[in-house]
Amino acid sequence: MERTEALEIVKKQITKHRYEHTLGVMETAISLAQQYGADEKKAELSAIFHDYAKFRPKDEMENIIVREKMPELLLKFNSELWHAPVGAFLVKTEVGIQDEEVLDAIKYHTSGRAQMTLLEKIIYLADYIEPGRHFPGVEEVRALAEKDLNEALIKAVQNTILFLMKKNQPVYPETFNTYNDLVIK
Ligand code: DGI
Ligand code: FE
Ligand code: FE
Ligand code: FE
Repeated sequence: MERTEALEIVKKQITKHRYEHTLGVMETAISLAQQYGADEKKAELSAIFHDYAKFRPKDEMENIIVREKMPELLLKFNSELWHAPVGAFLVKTEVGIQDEEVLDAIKYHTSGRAQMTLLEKIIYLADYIEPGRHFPGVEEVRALAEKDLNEALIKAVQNTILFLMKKNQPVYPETFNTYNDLVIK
């Protein structure tokens, strides 16, 4: 699917602010793909659709998680986690994207997972460092991303975990798996 068609589709699903974020993720993902030797078209498509389900009603997402036999553990954690796996499902069923690498990059863009593919790492990181992001620590991760994809990713996951823990929020196990897998290797 071409960029213009994909952008038109996603634009109808999300707010103006989220669309601007999506464009930032797209540009960042393409540039990371060039830098680290990933497929640029797959990076572009994954980035465009990564937040496709961000504004779906919670009950719709919950129904999909149960019906499609996704991990029900998700339902015990922040609903912010749901749009990633539900998004991958809807991008497949509603938009017709079949590429499993692209679908997995969408599915794991919020939690990550152990043994992430290059494309998954790029989308996770692009989501974190796109130019519209302005939170403490983002500059450090941007600088790391210039030199070492894994080091940048470790810092991004670490920041996310610390941020959640400081607010006494639960941390989804897959997020810890992502961190441990990257640090142990
Ligand atoms: O959709 P975005 O805002 O662009 O970013 P995202 O999909 O990476 O993250 C969405 C939210 O999910 C973010 O506010 C933090 C939250 N989050 C990420 N990992 C975890 C988490 N929340 C919980 N409870 N546990 C996690 O492991
Ligand atoms: Fe997201
Ligand atoms: Fe993210
Ligand atoms: Fe995002």
